[in-house]
Amino acid sequence: MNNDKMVQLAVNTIRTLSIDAVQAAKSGHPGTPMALAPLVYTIWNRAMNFDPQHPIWPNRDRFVLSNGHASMLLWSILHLTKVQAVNADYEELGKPSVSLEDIRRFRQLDSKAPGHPEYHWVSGVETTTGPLGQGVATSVGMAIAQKWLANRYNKPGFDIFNYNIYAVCGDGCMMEGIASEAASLAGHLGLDNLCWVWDNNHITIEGNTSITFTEDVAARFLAYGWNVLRVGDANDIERIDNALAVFRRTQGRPTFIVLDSHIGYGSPHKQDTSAAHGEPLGEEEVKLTKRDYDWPEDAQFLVPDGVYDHFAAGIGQRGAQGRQDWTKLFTAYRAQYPDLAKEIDQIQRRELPEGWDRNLPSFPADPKGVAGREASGKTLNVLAQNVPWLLGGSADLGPSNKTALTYEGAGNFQAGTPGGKNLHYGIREHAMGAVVNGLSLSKIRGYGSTFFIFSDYARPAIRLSALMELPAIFIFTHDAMGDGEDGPTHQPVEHLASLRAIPGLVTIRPADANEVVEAYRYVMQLRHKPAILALSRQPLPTLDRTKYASAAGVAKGAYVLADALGKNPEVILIASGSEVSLAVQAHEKLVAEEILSRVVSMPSWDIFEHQSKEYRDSVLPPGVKARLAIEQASTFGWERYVGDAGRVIGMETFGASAPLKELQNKFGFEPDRVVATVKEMLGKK
Ligand SMILES: Cc1ncc(C[n+]2csc(CCOP(=O)(O)OP(=O)(O)O)c2C)c(N)n1
Ligand SMILES: [Mg+2]
Repeated sequence: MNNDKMVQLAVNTIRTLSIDAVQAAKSGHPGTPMALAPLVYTIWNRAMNFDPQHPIWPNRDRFVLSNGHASMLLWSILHLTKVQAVNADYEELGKPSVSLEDIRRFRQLDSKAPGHPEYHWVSGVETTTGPLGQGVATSVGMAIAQKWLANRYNKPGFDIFNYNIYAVCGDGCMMEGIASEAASLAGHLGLDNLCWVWDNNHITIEGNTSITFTEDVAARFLAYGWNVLRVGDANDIERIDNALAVFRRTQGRPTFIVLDSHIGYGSPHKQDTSAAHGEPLGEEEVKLTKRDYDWPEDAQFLVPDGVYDHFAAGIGQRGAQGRQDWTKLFTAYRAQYPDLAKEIDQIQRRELPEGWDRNLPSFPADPKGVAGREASGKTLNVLAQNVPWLLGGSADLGPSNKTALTYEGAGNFQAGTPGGKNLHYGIREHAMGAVVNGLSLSKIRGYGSTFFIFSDYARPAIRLSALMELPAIFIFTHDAMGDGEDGPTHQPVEHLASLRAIPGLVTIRPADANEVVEAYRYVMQLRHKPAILALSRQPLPTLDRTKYASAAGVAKGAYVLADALGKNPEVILIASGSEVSLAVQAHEKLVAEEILSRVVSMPSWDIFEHQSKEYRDSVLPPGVKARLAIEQASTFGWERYVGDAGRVIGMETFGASAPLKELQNKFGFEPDRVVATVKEMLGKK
């Protein structure tokens, strides 16, 4: 068979596997895989430097399918190129990542061909996609990571990191705001290692894009500072190949390729219609389409002879060679730069370097205290010096969030200074969330920061970081009503409850400066969970830890901070963040009146829930029913700790614009109110 025929056969194999899988599942998206099979074929078999035998090779090119609904493209290509499975401990399992059986069981329980690409579930998936726009935005983080890694670790004659990032996206991704934010940032940073291909098929679910989306997308990307190319025929592999080659030669700008395509290509009745988007073609149409492809009409899940070999001779051979050369290079590099090589090893395994927690600050007791954000800034500046690959920044609120790394040599990450550790996301919180994920997927310890209220703007990405089990770090300051005068638009209410509800996300709201340090100590050791720090704007008293329990209790999520005279408590005050010192003040008053109170500092529900029942019962003894939670946030969810007989002093409404003291009075965050509530509960006076 001549090569052109073989290429066509390989492309049609991707198409028909996709068609058959969607048909068998009775759900899914056949049309886009049919249209983009030549693109994915070309990227993988001709362009990508990727070794299917070692899908976590650090210098591999990355492929992101941002239009995640077209997941069958990915399952087909991972299968046909025989990408191998790797587990969470980075061990190669000696079996394919996606088997033909998985594809037959597309979208079924436990299949390695789920509805959308899922990182951590299927090897070879570089990021979870499905929420449109997230994939391309995440790819910007990957591109930043590559630049940073190359700057730190490449040496003359040692191009250890020179990989590229390819992302494929649809009209949906182009319409989503997050993609625009990310594209703007990528253009500003001149990320020439990044290539997006836009599937310009003029179709979304409700029909032709003429009803919603008529702007000049190419002009937009030109304005962002991207190099814009166009391939007018999605079936023209040579021209796609050419455009990808232009991308690799382009310096100083990311590349945007407009690819004109026909959704449902080859289907006589569904091509170019939204009917090809989200439902199976139907048995009759499948046959007609296969006839169009010159394919045996009744064959299903057919991989014709020679197709696996064709991919093995393409990406298989190129990838193996690339990796072999790299491994040799890295061996020589290790001999010459053992310390840097060791860092690369540690990064890949998400390990911390020796001495990562040396010189962490410790704060003396101080009734005036330190703001959470202040303590955070001090801690972060120490950690960033101890952990070279800890980097990040803020969405234009650095001076408020105190996230700036101010030590000598920290530097700013810009196009001309890719070694800088201070990222400036600009006022782009949506993209920031995804960029942090992209850094984390590249094994860099990334963080992002803004006011807690605007965590909403990053929430979809935060959710994905939890779903992907990434140790991303989000530093949110102004965690409650501390910025009083700014008013209710700036005062979080439901945010703690809503973030606590995300499975696997560690949310921590520290009570004082030493709890902030302990929170960081805990967060830094996470390898497979994202964390959120909710920090105060205003100074919080630094508790006297000779009098009260050690802040190391943060690592248990909640701990007994103060008890009454070593006796069993009759009432438990549970608080987080700024309300802990309020609880302590109330506690002192109660004890003076011989009421046996206990204060539990509870910076993290999530961490506490992971402690033994024994421990949890020791902190919150089941027999003590008089419990009062105090938190400047929605009361939603506190029932779980205070029980039917308990009470919550929290927020039932939005806040208001006024000085903090007045707000504390208006909303009842004062010691006397706490004392009165306790007495009421205990039926005293
Ligand atoms: C954030 C988000 N909103 C909505 C959806 C639901 N959705 C899935 S695909 C799709 C249409 C996408 O159109 P396009 O990107 O052009 O894909 P095509 O049909 O051309 O493959 C929509 C609205 C989604 N997955 N993510
Ligand atoms: Mg479309």
